[in-house]
Amino acid sequence: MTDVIDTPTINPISTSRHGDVMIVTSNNPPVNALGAAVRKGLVAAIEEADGDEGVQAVVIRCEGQTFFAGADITEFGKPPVMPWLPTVVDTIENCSKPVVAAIHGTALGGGLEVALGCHYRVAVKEAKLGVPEVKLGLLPGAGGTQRLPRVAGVQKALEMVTSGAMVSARDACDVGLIDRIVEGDLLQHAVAYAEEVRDVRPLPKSSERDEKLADARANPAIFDEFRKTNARKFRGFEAPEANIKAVEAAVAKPYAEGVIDERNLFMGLMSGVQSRAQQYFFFAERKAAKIEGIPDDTKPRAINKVGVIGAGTMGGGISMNFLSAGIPVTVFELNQEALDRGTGVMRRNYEATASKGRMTGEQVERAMDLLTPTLEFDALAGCDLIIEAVFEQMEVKKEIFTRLDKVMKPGAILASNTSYLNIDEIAAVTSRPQDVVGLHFFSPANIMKLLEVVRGAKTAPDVLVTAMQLAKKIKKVAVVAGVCHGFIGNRMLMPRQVEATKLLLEGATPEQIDRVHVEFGMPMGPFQMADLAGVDIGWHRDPTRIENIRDALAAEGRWGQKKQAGFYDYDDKRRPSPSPRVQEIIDDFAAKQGVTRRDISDEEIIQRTLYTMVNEGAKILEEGMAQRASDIDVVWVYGYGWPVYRGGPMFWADTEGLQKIVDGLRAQRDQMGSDFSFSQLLLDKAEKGEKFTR
Ligand code: T1G
Repeated sequence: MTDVIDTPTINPISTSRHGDVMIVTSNNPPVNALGAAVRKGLVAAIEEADGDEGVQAVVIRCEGQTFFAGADITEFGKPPVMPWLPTVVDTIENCSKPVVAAIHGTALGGGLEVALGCHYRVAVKEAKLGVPEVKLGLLPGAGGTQRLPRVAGVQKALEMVTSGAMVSARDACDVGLIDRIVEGDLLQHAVAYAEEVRDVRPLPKSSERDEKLADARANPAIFDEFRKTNARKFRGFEAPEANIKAVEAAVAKPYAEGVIDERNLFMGLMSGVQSRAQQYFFFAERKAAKIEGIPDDTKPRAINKVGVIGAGTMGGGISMNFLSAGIPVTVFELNQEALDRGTGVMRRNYEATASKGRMTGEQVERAMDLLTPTLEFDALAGCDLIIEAVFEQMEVKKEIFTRLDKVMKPGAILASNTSYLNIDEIAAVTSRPQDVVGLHFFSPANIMKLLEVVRGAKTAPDVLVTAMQLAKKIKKVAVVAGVCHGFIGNRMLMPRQVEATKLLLEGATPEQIDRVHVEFGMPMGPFQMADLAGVDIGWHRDPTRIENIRDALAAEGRWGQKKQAGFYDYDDKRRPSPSPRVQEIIDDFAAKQGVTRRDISDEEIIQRTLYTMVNEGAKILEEGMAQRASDIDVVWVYGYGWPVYRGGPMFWADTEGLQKIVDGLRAQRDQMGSDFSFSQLLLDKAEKGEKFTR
């Protein structure tokens, strides 16, 4: 066997000179992550600059799409390799010559911490800066929680470390996070800046600055005020609180002590389940974009014009996604009144966004100018992609796709926004099944990030590639689903709804079941969700036909929040309260069905609703209706608000332990009766001690 030759890692850090300025360049695609080789190279370069009298200043820059975008997340969980990032940042800060960071792209996490170790920071105006560690269940662990408040101020630091949101170069300059915004050749400007400051002494070290901590020192109450203001947003997450504590330490203690608190808080998070779940999810989201079994060189079709059939809630929301991305939309309706209503709703939605400062009036007009309302079906003919968003009835869909087949130009993609129906059956009425795909948006379609791309048996590879690429362009997270009733998300919702409704008859209340789900971390429980979406969704509209609790509620006009009555009663501020009438209806049904009511434990609710979802997810996997378990997790986090700090249903099942899930389902077997059957994949994995997600 030939000796395994340890291929030397190419040093991604190189140095060059411009006069007496040393230029340190990182070339570590795709995002200049601060992996071991980069860290080693940076320390070596700074030590070289320190010891070389011919060097009077240093510029640190990156090749490629961005300045350092953070620590190398793929290194997490592996044995640490020296030098670790805090050492690198301290080495830069303690350099005897001024070091200037030249920032483009996204200086994120450890990347911003490296920039904070530099004495000066210049950036192009398109650059963005942030500390997204909190999204990984972490905190900036290389001095960021101590330096950022000293440079940008405590309030800004709190907002950045707990939201993980990026700030623009302009915003960063306004708070003092960068020293100069430059136009044109970044390197040239950075070198010029270095030459300007080459003789400045003492060097401005972020860790030694104090002036911006004074207000918080005088008024430490700002931390608890910040906690209170954001309590709802941070509910269930560990990392935001740890970040706040680290910034509190920066205010209360000298840097050398505060940075020890930061390290301890960082290690506490890193060893916890939540950061493992959120790091898993970071890669899960990116993996979802990859379609198995399609040649990498498959080219997408050009989509320059989109047609939407239906200007209702879904059609309008769908249209807005494309308009906001600068893609013209022709929206078709059957009559002028529906068309005017639909376009009016779109405009009002944009204006509401603008009133919150998230859009300018000019952007609203630009988006609306791209919209062409029409009553002429044939006006859709020139579109490259059509999305049908009409009534959820197969006959209606078939009629539309039959017409589209006659009208649309060759190569146009014909998509249905159906939530449940069979894409293959719809495709079969056309002469071009290869051009048919499901694009299942989630309501409200202009807000929810999830898009299920439903792959028909005959859907062409380039149609799928086009859908995935378009999803990214309209800022959606796309997941490929197979053709089955409810695809991935709604299919898993069904056993949850079935068991939750049965639990009502058996003795649980809507508020108990919803409380268990909200305490678990869901934004709302099954019955709160039903009231929000509408109890009458999918109702047969015959008030004399009462076969279940929902029929009974719908028959009495208890259609949910929109009627101030559903599973709950609502006041005029839509605040819910338990409804005695609903309890009467439940009790009547239980009596009619001879169900003996009993106390239901919270644990049983978890087993009957969440464990059954996992079981359904396993069936989706074994039937090939999802490409991978992590895709199912992406669907539930982005489509239904599953708490990302639990990774998603399948990751969570692994942390619960699949044997525990199987045992829990077995314990409920009798209660669940014929509504339930085990996934063989779940049983096999539990038996073998395997996991779904790693
Ligand atoms: N480490 C390793 N790989 C990374 C990475 C990272 N930090 N960031 C991105 N990648 C990979 C990603 O997996 C994908 O790989 C490819 O790069 C393109 O990414 C101590 C502890 C920078 C805004 O959280 O936000 O610093 O799929 O598809 O849409 O305090 O990537 O091609 O094989 O997302 O152009 C903090 C995470 C780390 C930044 C670019 N930093 N990255 O977006 O491309 S923790 C982050 C992003 C830390 C220190 C702490 C985005 C991006 P592949 P992409 P993009």
